Amino acid sequence: MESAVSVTSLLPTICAVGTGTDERTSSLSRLVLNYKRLPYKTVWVSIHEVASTLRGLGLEPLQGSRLGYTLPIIADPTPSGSPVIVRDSWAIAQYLDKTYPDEERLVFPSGSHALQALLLNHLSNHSALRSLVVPLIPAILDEGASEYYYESRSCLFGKPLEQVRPTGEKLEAAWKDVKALLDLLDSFLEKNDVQSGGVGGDFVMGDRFSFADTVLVGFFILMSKVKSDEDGIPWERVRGMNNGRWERMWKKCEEFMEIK
Ligand SMILES: N[C@@H](CCC(=O)N[C@@H](CS)C(=O)NCC(=O)O)C(=O)O
Repeated sequence: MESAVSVTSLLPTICAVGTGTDERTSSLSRLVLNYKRLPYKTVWVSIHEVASTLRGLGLEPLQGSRLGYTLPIIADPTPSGSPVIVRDSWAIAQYLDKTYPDEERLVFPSGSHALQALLLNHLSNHSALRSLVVPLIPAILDEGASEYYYESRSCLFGKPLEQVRPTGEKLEAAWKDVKALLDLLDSFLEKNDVQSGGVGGDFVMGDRFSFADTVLVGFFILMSKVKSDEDGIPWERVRGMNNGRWERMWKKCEEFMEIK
């Protein structure tokens, strides 16, 4: 896996920097860049080298972020030389909307910022979801990355990662929590149906792709990559929930998943 990032090598396209296989958040920016049909290339950085790589680019820790240095970032070349570096997937999406304002391809259509923030918040802080997925991630990372991920996430959870993922009855209770989260979301998204007075369509905003879809699909992509000995691949369980709504959403977003 690549770990060196040289800003000059990023020109003349936008560069999105993503972490290796733990690429949930990098998927968010990739989906946005592809949807907007912007030229870019990805530079891969192993998760244990994120902080040192970003420090090497002269960046300070990100205010308000528990980890301080995170990916994705983008480096957008400018005619004057130094690229504009943008960090955090929400900020990246907003920057791309502002800088490349193709009305047809805004990921924050007018007036939708607050509602999209609500959805992001709703999903990001869900403890059952995290406890089901995060402990499975070290197994899909390279050795150095895996060790770093295990240590840093055990520290964030305040206990060894193998104690974070529930088993037996507690496992089913955690899945019940996740199902309740998705059921609630499904009941909101049903309002998009034509028979409920909506515009129809399988995106969060109905017939229009937005940043909110990247938040959900980013989770699904990560869920599809990990596997538990006890209950298999999490995405396999989720894809069948809510009459296949999440699988339909994935399929609609598939054309924006290409890794460049
Ligand atoms: N809110 C951030 C979160 C990004 C994030 O947590 N990225 C993780 C990878 S999924 C990361 O870069 N971690 C670096 C580390 O663990 O040191 C975003 O969406 O950009």
